[in-house]
Amino acid sequence: MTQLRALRADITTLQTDAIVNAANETLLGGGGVDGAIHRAAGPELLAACRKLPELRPGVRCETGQARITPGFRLAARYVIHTVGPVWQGGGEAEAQLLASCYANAVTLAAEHAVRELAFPAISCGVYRFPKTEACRIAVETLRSLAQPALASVYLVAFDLEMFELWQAALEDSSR
Ligand code: AR6
Repeated sequence: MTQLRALRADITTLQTDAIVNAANETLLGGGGVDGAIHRAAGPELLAACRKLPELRPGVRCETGQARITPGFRLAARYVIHTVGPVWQGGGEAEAQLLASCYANAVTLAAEHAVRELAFPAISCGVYRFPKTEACRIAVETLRSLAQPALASVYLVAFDLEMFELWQAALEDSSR
């Protein structure tokens, strides 16, 4: 069974097989964790993202979907890019789309024999998803997926508030 753990860290420093990027649908970088991952991985990452096919002009990954690239200068072998929903009040299927991000990232990880995977708090920054609810959806989705080859999933927080929210969601789900 996959072990789920909260971790306070800069996700770009982790030595897991893969790290997840909270990207946007262009996959061409941005601010927040996306910017940090591109800076740490080097310009090869942007070049690899550019090579991913466009689904429509400017869109390489729909909200809720995921794509994989090498990690280049990162310690992680892969970056799994997923696009979280922008919070619009809850009536635009944001919860289902966020759950899809976690599920599709895990599916891609399993296809690439990833044993250790690290997620940032997708959509919890500039996309403004309510954080407590986002953590609950992430933990519930990850616990419901049976991927025996995936040994560990780290729920990564940059700041203390997010770390405590991840821990609370883990505690709630094991009650
Ligand atoms: N390590 C771990 N977590 C981090 C790091 C880091 N180095 N840096 C930030 N976080 P955000 P979103 C946390 O805004 O809401 C980008 O511009 C951060 O504290 O990065 O999904 C993309 O290109 C927060 O808890 O992602 C998109 O346009 C969490 O990561 C847009 O932002 C997510 O915050 C995506 O917005």
